[in-house]
Amino acid sequence: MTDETEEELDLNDLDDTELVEQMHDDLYDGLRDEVVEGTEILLARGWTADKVLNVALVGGMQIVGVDFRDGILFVPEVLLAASAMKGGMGILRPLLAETGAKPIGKMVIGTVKGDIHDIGKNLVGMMMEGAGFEVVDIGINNSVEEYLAALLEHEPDILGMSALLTTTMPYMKVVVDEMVNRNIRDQYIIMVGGAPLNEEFGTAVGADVYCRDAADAADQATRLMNEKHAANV
Ligand code: B1M
Repeated sequence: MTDETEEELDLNDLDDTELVEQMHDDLYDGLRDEVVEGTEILLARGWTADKVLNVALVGGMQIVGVDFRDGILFVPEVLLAASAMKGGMGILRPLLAETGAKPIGKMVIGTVKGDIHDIGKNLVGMMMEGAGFEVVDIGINNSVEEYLAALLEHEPDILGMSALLTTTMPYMKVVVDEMVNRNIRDQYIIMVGGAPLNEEFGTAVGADVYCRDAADAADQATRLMNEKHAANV
């Protein structure tokens, strides 16, 4: 495409399907402003925040993931794509988090040591806020000491751990084992998630629940908190 053609493209002129395709291209090319604009247009056309997130943003990032795996895209390009995705997520965040209700529970969430992937974790945080939880995000690359310090400081109901690498996901067990050693394991609901995990792994590391995506995390957390409240009555 020539520069001239690019200048002429007005995202408002595209129908929904074309716009989503264009947003996937823009995400792939790391064009943050365009992804933000596309997000705003879809919302103005009546799309729910959930639908924009899953179809336009997560769908685009899946394409990036395939080409990253296949050696077509490299870290700098994927970082730009991630930044574009975060631009769109910034618009959706307040919409996903909209809830006037008193928090139904509190969660500390962080990505495990050695792992700097945070898009999925951020999404989980947003959906949890949307489901009425207070969320304390302790960021990426968390050691067991950092998790434990956050638990002490914030006294949450739930500890959430995220990992995107097969090399970092075993660290979840290090954290759970240390909680067992300190006799504090049963004070918390432990939730784990991330693309390479599955239910069997969640059980093996001693978590209460494995969540396949952010919506599942919000559902499971709500269910577990309701059970906890019912048990305390
Ligand atoms: Co990374 N990377 N990366 N990367 N990267 C993956 C994960 C990879 C699968 C790519 C590939 O090869 N196809 C591969 C891992 C292979 C493996 O371990 N089996 C990989 C690799 C190898 C690497 C490096 C080692 C590359 C290198 O340097 N050679 C390196 C590692 C750096 C490190 O962490 N130490 C690296 C670096 C990076 C970037 C920095 C460039 C960038 C991260 C930017 C950022 O996060 N700020 C990046 C990205 C963007 C990806 C891909 C393309 C996209 C990840 C993502 O954001 N997905 C990814 C490929 C892929 O997953 N398709 C890849 C979108 C997000 C919405 O989904 O994170 O799965 P996801 O989260 C979901 C669920 O998993 C779940 O809910 C979320 C929302 O629905 N979930 C939870 C996640 N956490 C949860 C916690 C919960 C509950 C649910 O409860 C607590």
